[in-house]
Formats: sequence, C-alpha cells, structure tokens
Amino acid sequence: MSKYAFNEIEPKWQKYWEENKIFKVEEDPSIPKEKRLYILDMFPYPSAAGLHVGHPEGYTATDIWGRYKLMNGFNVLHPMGFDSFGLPAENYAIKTGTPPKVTTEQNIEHFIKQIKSLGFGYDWDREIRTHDEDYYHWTQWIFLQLFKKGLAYESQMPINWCPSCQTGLANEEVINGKCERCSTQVERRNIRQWVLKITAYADRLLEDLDNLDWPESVKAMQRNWIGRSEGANVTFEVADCDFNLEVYTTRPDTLFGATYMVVAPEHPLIDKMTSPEQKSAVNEYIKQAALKSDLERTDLAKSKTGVFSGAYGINPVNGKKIPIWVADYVLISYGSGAIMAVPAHDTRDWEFAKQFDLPIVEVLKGGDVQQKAYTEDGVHVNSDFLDGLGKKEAITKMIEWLEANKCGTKAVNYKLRDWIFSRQRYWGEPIPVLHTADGIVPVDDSELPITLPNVDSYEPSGTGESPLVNISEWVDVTYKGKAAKRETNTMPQWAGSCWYYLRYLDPKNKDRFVDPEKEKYWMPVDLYVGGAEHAVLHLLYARFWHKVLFDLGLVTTKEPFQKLVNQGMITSFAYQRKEGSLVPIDEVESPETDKYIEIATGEEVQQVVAKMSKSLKNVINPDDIISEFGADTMRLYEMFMGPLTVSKPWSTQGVVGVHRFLNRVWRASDWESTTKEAPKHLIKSLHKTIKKVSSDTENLEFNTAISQMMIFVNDLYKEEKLYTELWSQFLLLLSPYAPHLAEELWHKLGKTTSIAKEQWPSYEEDLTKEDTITLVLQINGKVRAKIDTEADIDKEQMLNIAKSNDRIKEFLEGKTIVKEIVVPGKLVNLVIK
Ligand code: ANZ
Repeated sequence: MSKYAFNEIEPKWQKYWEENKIFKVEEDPSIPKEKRLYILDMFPYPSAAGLHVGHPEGYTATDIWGRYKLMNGFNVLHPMGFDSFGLPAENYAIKTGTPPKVTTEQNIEHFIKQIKSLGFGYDWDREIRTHDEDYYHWTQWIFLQLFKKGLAYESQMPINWCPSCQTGLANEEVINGKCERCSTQVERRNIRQWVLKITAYADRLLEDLDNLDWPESVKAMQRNWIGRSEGANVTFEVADCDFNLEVYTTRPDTLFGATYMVVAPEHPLIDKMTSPEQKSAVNEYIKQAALKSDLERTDLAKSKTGVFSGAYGINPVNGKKIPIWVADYVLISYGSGAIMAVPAHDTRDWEFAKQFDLPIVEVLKGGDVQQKAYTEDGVHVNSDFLDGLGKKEAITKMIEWLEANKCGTKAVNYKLRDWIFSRQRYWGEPIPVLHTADGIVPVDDSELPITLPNVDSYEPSGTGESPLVNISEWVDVTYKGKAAKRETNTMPQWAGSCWYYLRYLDPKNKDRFVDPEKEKYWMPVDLYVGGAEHAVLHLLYARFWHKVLFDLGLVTTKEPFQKLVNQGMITSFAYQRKEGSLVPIDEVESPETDKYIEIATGEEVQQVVAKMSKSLKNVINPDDIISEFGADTMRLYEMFMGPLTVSKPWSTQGVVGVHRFLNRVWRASDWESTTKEAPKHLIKSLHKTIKKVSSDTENLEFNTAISQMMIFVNDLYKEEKLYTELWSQFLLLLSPYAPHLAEELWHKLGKTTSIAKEQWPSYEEDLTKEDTITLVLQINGKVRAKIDTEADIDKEQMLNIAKSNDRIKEFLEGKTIVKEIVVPGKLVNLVIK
C-alpha cells in the first residue's frame, strides 16, 4: 500500500500547472458573454505576518468555483495581486530605516510563495502591485481625471493633531481624546487637505445598490453611511440682530414644540450673536469642545454639555422667543450646524432640556414626555393648523406653510461627507499636481508617473506635512519658466484598491489604464469574495471611482461588482455547552457551527469563541497546517468547517478528520482496478453525488458538497474494487476541491492531460432517484399502515418489516397469525385470530 505523500505530490502539480500555464486566460471572442466569468478576491495587504487562515478561506472558495466553471466551459478570469501601499511598512521604516519598498517587496515574495503553496489556479501573468510605478502611473492618471472634472479640490479641514508628536493622527490613533503614542491631549487643527467630492454621487451610490446581488447587511451599511434624510431647512430670525439662523430638521411637523435652539461650537455666527455677559463662558466652552472627537460629542451615553449664548431666536410659526444655546452635541459638519430643539420628541434634546431645565412642550400625543422623549408617530396637539394630523401629513403641511411664508424649504441631507484624500505620509502615491504662481495645475500626462523619490528619513516633517517636503530636488520644479512646487501629500491606502479590478484586465498596457475592448469583454466582476470589514470604505470608494469612470465613458458598466459574498470569520478557542458545562469544541461530536456567537451577557453562555490574535497566542499559521497535512487538507477543511458566509471556529480535530478522508481516497486508488461496469448501487450513488456536488458547488455551498463526496467514498469502501470509469468521474468532482490529489490520481489512471481542463461530469436524473416503494400493510384485509422501503427486498424481508412495524405490532398483541399473504413489491396481509 503506497503512502499519501502530499508533500511530494503538491509541489509537483503546482509546478506543472505553472509551467503549462493551465490557468492562463485570454479574451477569446468566440466565447459568448454569458460564458465569460470574472472572479475576484479582495487582494491582500502584504503584511509582515504573512497569510492568516482567513485569506485561504475566501481564496479557496473562489478557486473551487473558478475551476468548476472552467470545467463547465466558461472562460474564467481569476487574478491575484497586492494592495501594497500602507502604514505598517512606513512605520517599520521609521523604526529601522529600511525603505518601505524593500520590506514590502520581501513581504510580497513571502505571500506569493504561501499563496502558491495552496495550489490556487490564478493567472499569475496578470499579477499587480499597487506600489509599482507602472501601476500607480494610472492611479495618478485617474486622480487627474477626477481633478479635471472638478471632483478633487483643496480645502482646510479639521483633523486630529498631536501637539507633542507634531503630526496628524487617524481617528483610530486617538484614545479617549489622547494621542495613542504619548498620551498628550489631541487637538483639532485645520490643515490643508485634498478632498474628493463623493457627495456629488450620493444619490446614485444609493439608488444603484438596489440592483446589486450583495448581502443585505452590506447594502444596509452603505445606505446608513450615505444617510440620506428628507426634511426642511427652516429660517429663524435672531432677536435684535440683523441676521437669521438656518436649521435643518427632519421633523418640521414638531416646530410648535421647539423650545430652544442649539448651534455647534464652530458655528460662524456665534461671535456675532453672543451677548457681552456670556462671552467668556462661551469662549471657554468652545475651547473645551475642540478637544473632543465627533464620536465623543455625539455619544448618547455621555451627559450633555452646553452654554447659553445670550441670544434668542424667533420661532416663525408662532413668533415665540426661544433661547439659543451653544452645545457640542450639534455637529458643524451636518445640515447647517444649527438645530431647533424639540425636547418632547427628540431624545438628545430631551436629555439636554432636563440637564439645563428648559421647557418641554408636547406636540404629538402618545407618551409621557416629562418622563421620556416620545419619538413615535401620533396625533398632533398644541400645533394650531397641524392639530389632529399624523406625522406624515403634518410634515407635508408644515413644509407647504413654510414655503408659502418664505421661511423654509423642503431639503435633503446626507451623512456622507466628501472624502479626505490626502495623507501627510511618504509611502503612498504622490498627488500629481503642482503649486505654481498661477495656482494649482495638474502635471502633464506625459510626466506620469510622478515617482516617489528616495528619502533618508521617513519621520513626519513635524509641520503636518509629509517627509517629502524636505527633498528639495524633488519638490522644487519649474513650470512655464517659473518656480513651482510639487504637491507633497500622498494618496490614502484606499486609492490603489479603487480600480485594481480594471488593471487585471490589461496589466501591462503602457498607453492606457485598460484597453476598452478588454474592459467590455470582462466587466462587471461576476463574483467578488472578501471579508465583511470592507462593507463601507473600500466598497463605497471603488463604486464612486467606477461611476466617475463610467461618466467619462471609460468603462461600460455602472457598477464594478455585480455579486458580492462575505466570507465568515474564522475564530478560535471554541467551547460549546454540553450537558451543563462548556467543553472545547474539539470534543463535541457534531458542533452546531452556525450557532457560534461571542459571549452573550446575562444569558447562560452556550458557546464561546475568540478572534485569532497575536496577544491571545491562538493564531493558526496556514504554513504549519500545509506542512503537516498538505494543502488539499487545508483547502478542504476550510470549506468543510461550515457555510462560507458564517463565522466558525477552528478545530484541530476537524482538520484530522478531513485529512483522513483524503487518505481514504488515496488508498482506494490502490485497489484492484477493473474496466467492468460497476454495480448498480454504486452507479446510482455516483449520479446522486454528481447532482449534489454540481448544485452545491454552483451555489457556493461547499461544505455540503464535501459531505456528499464523503458519502460516496463510504459506498465505494463497501466494494473495495476500483471501477475505473466510476472512479474517474469521482476524481473530476473532487478536482476543484483537492486539486493536487485529484490530478495525481487522474494521471495514475494513465491520463496525460490536466484534470483541470476536463469536462465536468453530468448525471442522469433517473439514476439519482431513490428506488423505494410504498409497502401496504394489512390486518385481515384492512389497511393498517403504509411504509416506504427499498424496492429490491424479498418476501422474507417484507414480512419482517410488517411484523416489526409499531402499529401492526399493536394488532398482533395476544393474537395468532393464521395466514401470511405477500404480494412482492406491494403488500403484506396478515390474517389473525
Ligand atoms: C427637530 C427635531 C425634532 C429633530 C424631532 C428630530 C426629532 P437625521 O435624521 O440623522 O438626518 N440635527 C440636524 N442637524 C444636526 C447637527 N448638525 N448636529 C446634530 N444634530 C442635528 O437627523 C436630523 C435631525 O438631527 C434633525 O431633525 C435635527 O433634529 C438633528 F422630534 O430637528 B431634528
């Protein structure tokens, strides 16, 4: 008996696929559009840590699907590349002085080696790296298209600034208002930024979601992020001042309940309206508010703060004077940065009113507004011409009234903000514009790419600018004979991933970002698989760029990714409750993998899982699994763990189980072989398996497809003979899942071409049907029971079935059978006395 030597087999076939370019793909025009498939993985950031188990989860899924489709006659494009600009490489450079390019490329080599060791069928000729000059040439070019369309502009924007480190910080680097590195109180500072006008596409980004085959949860997150709301802008006069205050409200119907107003601490009119008595208190408050992040300011759990400005607004519907407060729960960046406060019907306003003892006036019946804000629908009261109306009609009526009286208009607002697109960092695409005596000008296309120069120090400049400002040979240029300076801000990490799926289509094109024919041939992406953490940023930014390119006539589809699938997270430390206590998942016989949740407080804990993380020392390294069990086991196990889209815990026992299955397949190949026809029951088992594996693979239900293959192999083991025809069909089914083993056993049958290029097997519907009959059981000629049983049973078995049937047994109790009548395949009649 030979040994399943996966560590010899696997590299051998990987080399064979690569050398024979088995997965190379071309634009074959004779293949119709519906037979072309573009399958995309979210390309990895090449971190120093290498691949983790989450990467192969998605990659195996797309690889199986791609191989399956290839065998079904599809022209399959399935590329891989690297999202290789990013902060970790730059931080490492600050620490060690090693240029980010060097570390990044080392990491990429490591990633490629690891990815290749899993036997994925990528067309490596199309590999891209976002930090390659040939790649970011076109990232810069696309930026210039946005710039020329007026969608990229410069603006002073408030950012988090650490006065001690002298640098801007990302939101994630601010902990409780303090710098993550030195614990200094972080300030908000206005810094010159490049901004992309994504808000110009808000409506289309929202509407076009409807036609996408994406998880509802991701669509919901994008809808929330865009946050479209409808309401009204209402103008309030400010008493004794010559200016008005505009507010945005989604509830103009509650205008009669407005008892005070609030402006954000950054509101431009504060200075003008604050009374002399309130001046110092207001100024002090503004200073404090500047230290807080938006998140802290809007946190519902935090108590409200504010200060009276000394000024009053005049409610346009009833002429009442209401105080204007300054409070940081109102953000300058939303609506008009000022609100009318209706404490009876808005939770934040209610809390504020309670805190500062401001009046609460009910205008909708339904709750006790002295106890709690009533935010549901109801019937209007205390509201003059709105009394008796419900919320919806009242909103419409109030907007009509406001418009007729010229003190308000219908308005739409979005939470979505324009996208701050510049970073004061080195390791990113330089923004390709010049600052000249005549203002900002784009560099000429012929000068692209504007490449990153070598620098000696990667430390931020200390003035909030990137390390590039110190490289005067690079920064100082001439433009039309006059001195000019290059832009030293670079693009954020998201830039390269906004369009990479287009570059795969034509990765070596020197003249264009993509050839239009190739774009038309492949787009849109038919299946995009990756983690759920990209629900908003990457997936929204890429849709935005794509729509801009669409408007410029540079791509032919409105959307880049037609179907999106989120893989579930692979977790660790799994325990499940069994007979009252929590036991490690490895010891639970059939764990309910779809039920794992993080610890639920308050209830009895049923399962416990933990994320894999370095600090918990529970990270599984794919390399270890591959060297101990092989890539095929790794692939199969990750697919067998549970449905692709659910989160599931790693189980070492599960890996062993799957490995045992592959070993059984291997050993079967050593059985005595025959070209004779296999017994009927095996043929039927095969056809059932082909049917189930085909439809499950089609629907990305890989775990159940694998179970079916296991059932088939169990059936084979009942005969222990290798029926070569049957066997070769099974190997075809196995090949997308365990491609190395299938390829090896395929060649062992004497085949000389790759199994990957064979045709997927088909089945006969008739042969997938169970051979069952309905057996009628009678007592003294009366029907007492009916049961389904296998068809080919003999008289003796029929009698046994009848006599052991529970219902029949009841009739037999205390009686004697005097006659047994058996009609084969149909009926048993027992005559009793
Ligand atoms: C009065 C009112 C009464 C409101 C009521 C709500 C309920 P969405 O739905 O998220 O768009 N608002 C407006 N601008 C704001 C700002 N810059 N900072 C903080 N809050 C602001 O939210 C719109 C509502 O949020 C607006 O409608 C306003 O409060 C508040 F029973 O006006 B409303």
